[in-house]
Amino acid sequence: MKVRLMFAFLPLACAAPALAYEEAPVSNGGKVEGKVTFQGAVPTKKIIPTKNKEVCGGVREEQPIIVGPDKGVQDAVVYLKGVSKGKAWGKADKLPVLDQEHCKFKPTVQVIRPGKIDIKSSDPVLHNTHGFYGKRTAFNFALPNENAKITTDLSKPGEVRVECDAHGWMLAYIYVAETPYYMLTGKDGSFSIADVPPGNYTLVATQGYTGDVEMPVTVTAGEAAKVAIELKKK
Ligand SMILES: [Cu+2]
Repeated sequence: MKVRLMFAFLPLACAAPALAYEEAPVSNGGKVEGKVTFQGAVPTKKIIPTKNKEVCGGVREEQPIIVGPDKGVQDAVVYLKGVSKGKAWGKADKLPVLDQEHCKFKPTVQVIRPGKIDIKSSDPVLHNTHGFYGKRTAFNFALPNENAKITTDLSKPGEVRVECDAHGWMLAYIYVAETPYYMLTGKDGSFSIADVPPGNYTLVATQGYTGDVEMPVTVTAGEAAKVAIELKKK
């Protein structure tokens, strides 16, 4: 049995040499807090629904990054990379959900722990909901009916880009976290990650339009490490 298990896990280990995360009480933790900004021009994308207009709505404009008046980025994902041991994940009351309403994903960005998520449609039209880790399909579901729902498993950490094969403008991101040390930025771009064991880490900020920015951060017991991260167009 041991040998079979070893062979079964070998390809995974080669593809992603991530360590398993171990939960342990953190009594002397510190914080990492700061703000994510984007200084560049915010583009506008014109959405022109070509079918199901009675549900999907008319022509409109959307922005692929939400930037406030002081350049703070809302809904950027911030996380500490490769933490091997630390605070508990916490209780999960219910499964996370990616819904589709008026041919728009809801929410457009979310972070989940590795595991199950419900992919749902609230629309009475066919959505063909297609999730990708990079180029590889993570799931691909036809959801033809209002309130259709399929539970899927996203157990590999990383970015899952979600499209709809029926409505080309639909786009969402599900970030599967490695550890509980993550946060989505608030409206002003701010974030605060608590109970971090003292040590040196790599902090990553990411967003669908800009891609990743990494920076080193040192966490000291009982203190807050302040960081400012600027996202750039990829
Ligand atoms: Cu769709």
